Amino acid sequence: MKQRTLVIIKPDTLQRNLLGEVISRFERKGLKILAMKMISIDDALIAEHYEHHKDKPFFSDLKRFMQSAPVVVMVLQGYGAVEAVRLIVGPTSGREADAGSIRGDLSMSKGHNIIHASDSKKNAEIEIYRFFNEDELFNYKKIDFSAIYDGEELKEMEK
Ligand code: 3AN
Repeated sequence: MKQRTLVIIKPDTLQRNLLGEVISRFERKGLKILAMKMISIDDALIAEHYEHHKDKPFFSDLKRFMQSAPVVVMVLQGYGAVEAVRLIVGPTSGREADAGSIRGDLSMSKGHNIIHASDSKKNAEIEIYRFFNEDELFNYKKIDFSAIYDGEELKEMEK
């Protein structure tokens, strides 16, 4: 089924000149970029996005890190995109992530772990509208989808 998901490419990626590398992995996988922009995350956005971590001992470090440089936020779309993107990203710690995943290949850290990706369809929709307005989500035909997906999948994505 057609899904959208939100990713935040974190300050470590920008500082380490890996932005293109990360974006390129999503492009090569076959995901459609619905939206993309570079922003500074303000206190209110941090508080909302990391609400579930606000009492954790690492919260102040996480906040400082996420505000240390701009981030790139993106909305990606594809069949089963939420789960597919989580797999490409890998688990939280770069040290424990499988080789081949973004974190497994590019990160040695749990905090400086390159990227955030929505963990469920419900959270993806909440997170997309946390960072984007409706008019920033581009609606266009991705012409390579007919090569990327089989007929059944294309039909499912029409729904
Ligand atoms: P994920 O990004 O893999 O979904 P979450 O949502 O549990 O992981 O954590 C959000 C962010 O908080 C992580 N990406 C990481 O930067 C930071 N974080 C989570 N757990 C730790 C930890 N134990 N130590 C330091 N930073 C952490």
